[in-house]
Amino acid sequence: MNLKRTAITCFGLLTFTSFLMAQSEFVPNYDENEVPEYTLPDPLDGISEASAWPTKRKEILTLIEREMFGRAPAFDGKTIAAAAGPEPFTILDGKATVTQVVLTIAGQDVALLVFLPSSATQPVPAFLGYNFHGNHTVFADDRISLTKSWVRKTENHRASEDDRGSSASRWSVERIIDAGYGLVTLYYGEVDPDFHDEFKNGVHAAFAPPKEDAWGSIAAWAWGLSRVLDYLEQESMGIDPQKVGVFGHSRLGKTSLWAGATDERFALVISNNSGCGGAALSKRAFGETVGRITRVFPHWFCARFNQYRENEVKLPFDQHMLLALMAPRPLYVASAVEDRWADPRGEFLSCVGADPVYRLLGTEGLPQQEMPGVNAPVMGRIGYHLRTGKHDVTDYDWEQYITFAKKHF
Ligand code: GTR
Repeated sequence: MNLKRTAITCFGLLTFTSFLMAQSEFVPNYDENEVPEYTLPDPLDGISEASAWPTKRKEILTLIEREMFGRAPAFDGKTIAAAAGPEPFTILDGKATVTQVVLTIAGQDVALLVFLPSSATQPVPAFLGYNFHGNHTVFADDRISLTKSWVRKTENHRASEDDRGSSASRWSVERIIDAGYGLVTLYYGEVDPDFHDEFKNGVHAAFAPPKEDAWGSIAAWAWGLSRVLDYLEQESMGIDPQKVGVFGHSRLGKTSLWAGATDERFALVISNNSGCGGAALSKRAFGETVGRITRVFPHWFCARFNQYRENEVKLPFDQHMLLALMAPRPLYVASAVEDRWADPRGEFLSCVGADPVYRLLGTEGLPQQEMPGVNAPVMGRIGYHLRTGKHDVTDYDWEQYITFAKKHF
């Protein structure tokens, strides 16, 4: 057999094996006794002066970018043009004003839905985060525009009137407004549709991706959040761009963490139940694993991340180092008891692992090293809670995020 044919056969076998593994049922480990022994790399790796952190930080950022999320292209700052959306209107008996504006980000029309306290006399701090199913699902009001993009849940993948307000329980709009904060949300599928198409659709289409470390969808979504912040810096829209907390749930929590890591303009970062590829330590292989996530969602990461499937021991970093990239900015990580798939303990231990960096930079970091009890939030410069219930965003979560944000801005 010649060399070329051998290579083709090996490639075929490998592809077939990973196809089989993707098909075979994945059995998650939920037993602490079965967690493999692991050693976490030291994010400070011998440095003991705060002044050495920026260089170390850059090293870690580049490593995680290359091995996991992929590199986003350089941006010249010229691809955004805004078109006015429908007329602003008020909700909640006039307490909040809702504005919609459409941005063009690398050729994609992306609609921002902005809620502001009507009584504000100066720019307010705000939360910025993607929604999963379209802006019209965040709050039930037929003046909110329906997305024209591909959506995940419906049969024909088109948004429908019936979905209005269907995710409202995940957005405590009134609580946020009453606290004096703004809320900016947008539909993640308008930046990059969430299915694998070899990086041809969404903002990916506007750029020629580099091969091995091409930016996956999480990197594209994070990049989109930075473009929104660019816009808020230009136009303000009643928001103080210096006080924008980036928020996300689940895959969008992985996204808010990567946005916070790649863009230090985000003043506060929140990860809600982000799990594997987000706040949870990969080396624990508890619940969802690198192997499972990269087989089911190959487009979320760059191809190099696949080499750590069933091989977390080889990872030269872990997610505590991703969290450390937020330092010294306030960072909040939230877990839920029934969300074992996302490994609540692994999410907490990640905060513990990031804590030395926060302390080196002169902040309080995480107030305790033992995992707190259920519904007993801890809030230092790093905040954490484990709430009762399942994988979701609840009013309880928002109550903590607002308390935490108030503590810091
Ligand atoms: C799951 C995935 C998780 C999480 C979740 C979500 O299927 O395994 O990593 O991201 O989706 O985003 O809802």
